[in-house]
Amino acid sequence: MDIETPALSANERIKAASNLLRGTIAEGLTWAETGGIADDDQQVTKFHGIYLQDDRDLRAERGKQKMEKAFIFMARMRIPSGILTPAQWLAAEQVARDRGNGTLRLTTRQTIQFHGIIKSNLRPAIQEMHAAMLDTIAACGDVNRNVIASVDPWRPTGHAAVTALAEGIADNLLPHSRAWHEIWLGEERVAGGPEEDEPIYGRTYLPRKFKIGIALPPHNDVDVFAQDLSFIAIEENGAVVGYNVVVGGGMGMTHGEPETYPRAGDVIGFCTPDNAVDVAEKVVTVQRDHGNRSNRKAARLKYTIDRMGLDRFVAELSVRLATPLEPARAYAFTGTGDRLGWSEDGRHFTVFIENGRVHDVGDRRLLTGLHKIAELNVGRFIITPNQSLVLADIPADRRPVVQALLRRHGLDGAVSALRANAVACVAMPTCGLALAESERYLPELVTRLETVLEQHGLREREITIRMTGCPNGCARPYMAEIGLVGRSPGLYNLYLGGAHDGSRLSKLHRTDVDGDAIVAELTPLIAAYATQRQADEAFGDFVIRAGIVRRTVAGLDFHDNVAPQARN
Ligand code: SRM
Ligand code: SF4
Repeated sequence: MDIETPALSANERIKAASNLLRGTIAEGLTWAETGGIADDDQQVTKFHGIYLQDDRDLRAERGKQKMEKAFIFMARMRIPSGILTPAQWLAAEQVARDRGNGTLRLTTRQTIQFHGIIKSNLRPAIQEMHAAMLDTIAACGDVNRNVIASVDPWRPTGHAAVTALAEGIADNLLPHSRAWHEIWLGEERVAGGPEEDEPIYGRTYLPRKFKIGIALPPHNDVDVFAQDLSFIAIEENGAVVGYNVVVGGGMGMTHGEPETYPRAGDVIGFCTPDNAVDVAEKVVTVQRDHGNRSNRKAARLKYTIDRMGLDRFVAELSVRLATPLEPARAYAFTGTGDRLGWSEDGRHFTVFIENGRVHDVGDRRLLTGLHKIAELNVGRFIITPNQSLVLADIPADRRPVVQALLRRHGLDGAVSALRANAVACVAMPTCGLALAESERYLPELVTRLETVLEQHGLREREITIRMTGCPNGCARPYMAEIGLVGRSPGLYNLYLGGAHDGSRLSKLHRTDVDGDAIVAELTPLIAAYATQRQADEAFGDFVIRAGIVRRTVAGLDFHDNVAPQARN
């Protein structure tokens, strides 16, 4: 083998051999002797929005009994901008009840995941989604993922612009392969038709996943600096006149491997609305041609840019663009969170959904309450990138009944500002990569921190806190003012100092801390913040100004897992 050319990664072989994403999935679905599917097909189904998982709560016991893992599938839908009709919400809920574990999981990319689907239920689940004009195509895999956009229906012109762009980009970057339709819906292949092709991706798709977000300032709910590619809407006289283009954001890293790191994206210019879909396509093609196909840990666009250098990357992009980028325009963000409750104009209600899990627990009967509201068949259900839900465009004459249903099902209760700004990834028991709890643990930790904040009169102070069960960063913890990243059961790395508006990465502050140590560490910082902060100073800015996060962590260099652009 030529030593100059590193071998392609196993996934490249799998993609090339998959016959445009078919693999042997259809055959695997017929295997009665296992709840799983073939190893290679587990990679291919991701392009269809489907992951093979197992219930990790049962793993040890089943292992002892020499039983196969408790295989279950997770299916993730593709919902650009997170917008559903009430009928689609009801259909999704029915799929969850009949085919999954009875819960819906709203994600940080504005879509819904179904957990706990056994193999025999997969096809029916997908067909039921399809009957409601929903699908799971390209929700995972080495392709453009669900395109996310700011959820600001109270600014209808701007919101319509960013959601239309999300739709346009999502359509343009959708794989052309009919594999999904054939495998899940039973569509026949047309004999003698033109040969199938992937005009944008090519037959081996992208080197790695690719993520796009579109923000409507001052709202940075989509975390533009955490996406491979983002568009920041620029408004003039109430109309969106174009977008600043941001490239090279990304969260994932691996503990102990400093060559992997979270990276905040760079603003590289401005494009008009007419050119934005072309910009997205051409950024994707640069990544297609220059991304690392040997080492998946170095394959995201952020690494391509750091390897090429931003100037060379922009030069390469410029050659491909139909219209050159213009200089970036001024913009300002204020925060990443959702504003809960009724909007000022009384037309929209944001329902707080803790960590995106829609279920009936105690007095908060989310599943039933949202079912009843969807049955009214008014407005739109819009999933937010913070895993909550906006009931948008409620007609004036239905607001009293919506309010009554919210109240009856415990969906309009107040939550503290910290809880409202808390995001946790799924982690245990379904995520195969989780090293620690997240969704099942963050609520408890927030309760403890609420007590501390209340003692210092800070219950209403907005502070972002995000937790993940491993360093992959699915809740974008490195963008939070307080970030907690799982290391092992019960232990987390504590990151501090992200900007409240999502414009700056946080820094590693403490390693391997448990819940008690996290509370003990944060308590004096919160006390100091209460008395020493400057007017309107956010917690993330305060800990930087006060020099709190510049301590050295024992055994780890301060710069570990830090993007080159952030090394100072
Ligand atoms: Fe994620 C893998 C859940 C948003 C970075 N993510 C996974 C998997 C599929 C685990 C796996 O590969 O086996 C998780 C499934 C858990 C489960 O049981 O449901 C998972 N990711 C999620 C969700 C559901 C978190 C949530 O609680 O909302 C989010 C679904 C998004 C969606 O609807 O499409 C989710 N993941 C993110 C984000 C945030 C974002 O996209 O804005 C990130 C960080 C941004 C980024 O990509 O850099 C993220 N997920 C990852 C990574 C690390 C990628 C990397 O570059 O290193 C992995 C692992 C991988 O790809 O190898 C991963
Ligand atoms: Fe799983 Fe890690 Fe993502 Fe959490 S951050 S869902 S533990 S991959």
